[in-house]
Amino acid sequence: MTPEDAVVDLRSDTVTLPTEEMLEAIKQAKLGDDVYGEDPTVLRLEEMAAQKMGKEAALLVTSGTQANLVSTMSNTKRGDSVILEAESHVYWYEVGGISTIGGVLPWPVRGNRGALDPADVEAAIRPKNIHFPDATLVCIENTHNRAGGTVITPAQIGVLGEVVHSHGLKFYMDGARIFNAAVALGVDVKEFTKSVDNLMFCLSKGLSCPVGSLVVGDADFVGRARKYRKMLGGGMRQAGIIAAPGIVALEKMIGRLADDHDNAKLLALGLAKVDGIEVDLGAVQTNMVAFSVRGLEITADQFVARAKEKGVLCGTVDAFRVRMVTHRGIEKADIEKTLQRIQDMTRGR
Ligand code: TLP
Repeated sequence: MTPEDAVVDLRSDTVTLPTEEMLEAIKQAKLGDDVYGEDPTVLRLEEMAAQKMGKEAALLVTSGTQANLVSTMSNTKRGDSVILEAESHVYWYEVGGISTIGGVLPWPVRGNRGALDPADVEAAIRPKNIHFPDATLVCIENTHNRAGGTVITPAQIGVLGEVVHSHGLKFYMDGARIFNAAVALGVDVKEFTKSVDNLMFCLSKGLSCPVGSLVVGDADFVGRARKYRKMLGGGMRQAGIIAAPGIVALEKMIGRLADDHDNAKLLALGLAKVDGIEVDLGAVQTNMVAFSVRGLEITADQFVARAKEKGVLCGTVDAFRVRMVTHRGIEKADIEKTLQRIQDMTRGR
């Protein structure tokens, strides 16, 4: 296959491969048994993560899904209810783990471009009553995946946080792509974390690491999360081989997310010009483009299958919406190639 024919993989930023520097860091990593708390590389990454987020402590876990599960379990007790955004990853894509394993009732509230309205959250917090589960946690997602990578601003988080805390609930953020949000607004990531009690972020998405997410919060919360991680089989031994590329990511891979955002904008503007495709350009704020293919009179599944035949990999959001995600390894030339292929596809060439 010549570079001209090469497949452009826009399914997710999770497909990124580690950099040479990450592979070298893995080779050089000082290791120990992390269940005994003796892996120096893991300890260093956890300390860096806590510091970067302005919190007391952090815990390396295997995935974003595991991070959300141990965090929910550490913030609640069985039988509680958890208020979360109706399109959130926790609600849609985590196999119902918070219910089946965590034993909590998800209480979905619909947001606007992923952002929960504090008044809607307040209305959803039901009073203590013999008929109701105790509402003890509110979860937000930032950037918001199914809304198309939208940013929930520090101001929005702050106002919601006041409502949540005034009712005595805990406030958690699925910050899988929180550095995308910080880079998009050009502010320190602590602006996004200061109003939440705890959060998680992923190393294995735009930051290009092969594995890993971090749960961050106060020391008690992280202590509970460590125990739940063990219960779920996530206690890792020489996990420094995972932590080492994570350190490289935090030191070197954040700034470049801006390139992914530029490429997503270019892609969105090009797609918006294709007859039959509709893009909400205002929602293109980071490294994702979600668009409707209804005007092409095909389903999202059909679009994805036809795009694959043309050498463009993408995914579906719902029956008529498709998602493309930019990431390291996708250059401007790949965006141009993608747009040409989608044009050809929709014109039946
Ligand atoms: N999202 C994946 C898929 O599961 C949809 C993707 O390709 O975007 N929170 C958010 C906001 C996420 O987008 C994801 C992954 C997770 C949590 C879970 O992370 P992993 O895949 O590491 O379990």
